[in-house]
Amino acid sequence: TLRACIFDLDGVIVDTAKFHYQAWKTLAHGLGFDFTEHDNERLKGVSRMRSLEIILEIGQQTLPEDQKLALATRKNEAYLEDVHRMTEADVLPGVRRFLEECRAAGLKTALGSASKNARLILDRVNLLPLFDAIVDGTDVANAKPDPEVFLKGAEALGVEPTHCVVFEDAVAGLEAARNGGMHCVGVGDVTILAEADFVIPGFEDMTVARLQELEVC
Ligand code: B16
Ligand code: MG
Repeated sequence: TLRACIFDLDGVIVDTAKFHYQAWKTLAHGLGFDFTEHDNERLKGVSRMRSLEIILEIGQQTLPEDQKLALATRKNEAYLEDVHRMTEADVLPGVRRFLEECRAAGLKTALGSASKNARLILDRVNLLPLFDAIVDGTDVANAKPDPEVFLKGAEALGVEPTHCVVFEDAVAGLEAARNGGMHCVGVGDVTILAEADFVIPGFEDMTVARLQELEVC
């Protein structure tokens, strides 16, 4: 039986990837190279510092640790300017309704995100009250595909992993769910997320009844 839904943030609840992309692109241009939307795919679900390392690899640059920290901080400040402009309208279609439906059906809800800004973002879009637990980049030591973020979410909810389903837009996130012994639903492109139990394009047509019909748990 299904008892809990655990959601990734970026790419599932909100599309903050476009803000990350703009901020990283500006940083890359400042260092004298370009960073494309195609390159940006590699940053999905990846931590801030690891993202910076990938970008420096693309630009074939090596920098000392203190400069890397300064760059990551500056990128985050630029990114947060966009986050502060977010409103309820930035929640992806169907997500708020689906979260409300989960809770009405007695399912627990948790967030499992690599972002250190997760609470701030949920507050901006007014979704904090719809989550029973939040586990984010400030709570975990190991990045997805390590299952830590989702296992901590399940633990905070008091639900066994086998009774949890994870919603993820990144392959590493689906692997994290699997590694934690959880079911997983891919949100996005079926050709990329083929290893999920099933894939939905978004939450517009998603219902708790459909989730139970599919008998993922
Ligand atoms: P921050 P998710 C991830 O969020 C993003 O997909 C990834 O692009 C970003 O680098 C990471 O959060 C860290 O974000 O700089 O805010 O700590 O998909 O795990 O919700
Ligand atoms: Mg994501």
